[in-house]
Amino acid sequence: MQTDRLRMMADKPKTEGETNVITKTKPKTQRPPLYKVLLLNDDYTPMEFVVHVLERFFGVSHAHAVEIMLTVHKKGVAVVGVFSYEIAETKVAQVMDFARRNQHPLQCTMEKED
Ligand code: TYC
Repeated sequence: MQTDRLRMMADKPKTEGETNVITKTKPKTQRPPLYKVLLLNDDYTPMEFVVHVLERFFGVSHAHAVEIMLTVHKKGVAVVGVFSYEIAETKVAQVMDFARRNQHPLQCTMEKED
């Protein structure tokens, strides 16, 4: 595409005093928006439960799960992953459903990335 246009300009016979100006158009690749999945702190959900959630639904190691859980515990919130809308929505639903079934008030939400 780009090369075709360049070739056409290069092939154009130059008459005296004429310059060929090559204009570049940036190819705009459309990427789907990404969503951060956030885990929120609360005073009641056991730490081990949160660690289990992180291992089970976000596929992180035990050590990383403990790290993320402690960040949420200390700071109030942490990003646990960045996904497409559909995947993020599924993760949030899985976590919320699992927390509810185990009668823990754990909250998980999603937020569009800037
Ligand atoms: N703050 C909770 C406690 O002290 C632990 C906790 C961590 C809860 C992370 C939720 O997302 C959370 N038992």
